[in-house]
Amino acid sequence: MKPKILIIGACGQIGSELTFKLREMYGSSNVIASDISYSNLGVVNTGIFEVVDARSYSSIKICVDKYQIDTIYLMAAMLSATGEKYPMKAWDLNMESLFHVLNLAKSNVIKKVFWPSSIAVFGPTTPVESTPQYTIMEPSTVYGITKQVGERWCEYYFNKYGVDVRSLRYPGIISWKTMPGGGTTDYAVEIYHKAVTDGAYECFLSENTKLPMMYMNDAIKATVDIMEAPAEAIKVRSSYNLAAMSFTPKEVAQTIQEIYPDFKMSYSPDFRQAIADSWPRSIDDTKARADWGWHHEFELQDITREMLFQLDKKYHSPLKKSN
Ligand code: AKB
Repeated sequence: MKPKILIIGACGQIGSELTFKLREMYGSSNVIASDISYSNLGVVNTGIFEVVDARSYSSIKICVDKYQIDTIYLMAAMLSATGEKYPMKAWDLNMESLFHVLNLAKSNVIKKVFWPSSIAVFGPTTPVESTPQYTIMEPSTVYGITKQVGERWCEYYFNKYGVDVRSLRYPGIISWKTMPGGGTTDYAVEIYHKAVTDGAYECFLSENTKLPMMYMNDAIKATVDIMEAPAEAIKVRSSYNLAAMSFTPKEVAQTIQEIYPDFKMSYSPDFRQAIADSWPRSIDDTKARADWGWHHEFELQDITREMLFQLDKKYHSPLKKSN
């Protein structure tokens, strides 16, 4: 039987592409997209869409009842950089929404939950290279704290109440369809837009800041795969380390210059540098690979080629020019 899915935060960077993929897999009538506002018309106009406030239990519950939802993907969150500007708002949104969804599963209103965690669960005392699944975790951002606490609660709800909750520690995600919002890894998307529109980019991280990254197609595949895996295969009920590649701003710039030789890169690190410096440089995801067969497909060169191709079409298509 096909799941009946609610995606909360469907207008965001990952939520939007996940919505398209799940509609393709399970049919549009089985996938309800929702967000706090109609901020992504691509999502809103191509299937069922509801306004849902992730901070409100009743807002979520009304939608769950209306469509007989059995599976929730909770993609709404305040990310690392915005979270540092609004710590209490980040705490409220990230934690309240998780409790609402876990409690719906605890009381058997829904059966299955996906909740994204992040490399932000790690902190300055974590080993920086090949960061293991189980290690020291002392996050120094509000976002990281919410994700770490959230992981503990997910595992607790699984152990104590049998809630089928599954989670991944996403690295920075690169995509061309929807912009990311308020993260520290956002430079790795902005750089491609600026390369196409301006031929130059001033990066808010320093040139040798290495961070774990992944192409959107791989992130969506991982999300779908962990949710499709048999329950016995999911041995980690906090959240799985997930990796594809790691690179620095200088390395992305070099791959862009192979295609756009005149592309100019400059650096002006801001408050996000300290956040990036507190995160791992690379991740060991052996456990995800062993437990449910995770593997990535896209490397940096593939991503650069695809991003520049798609964004060039988006910004420079004849239709765009005539508008
Ligand atoms: C962020 O930069 O805050 C996010 C993340 C790594 O979770 N992209």
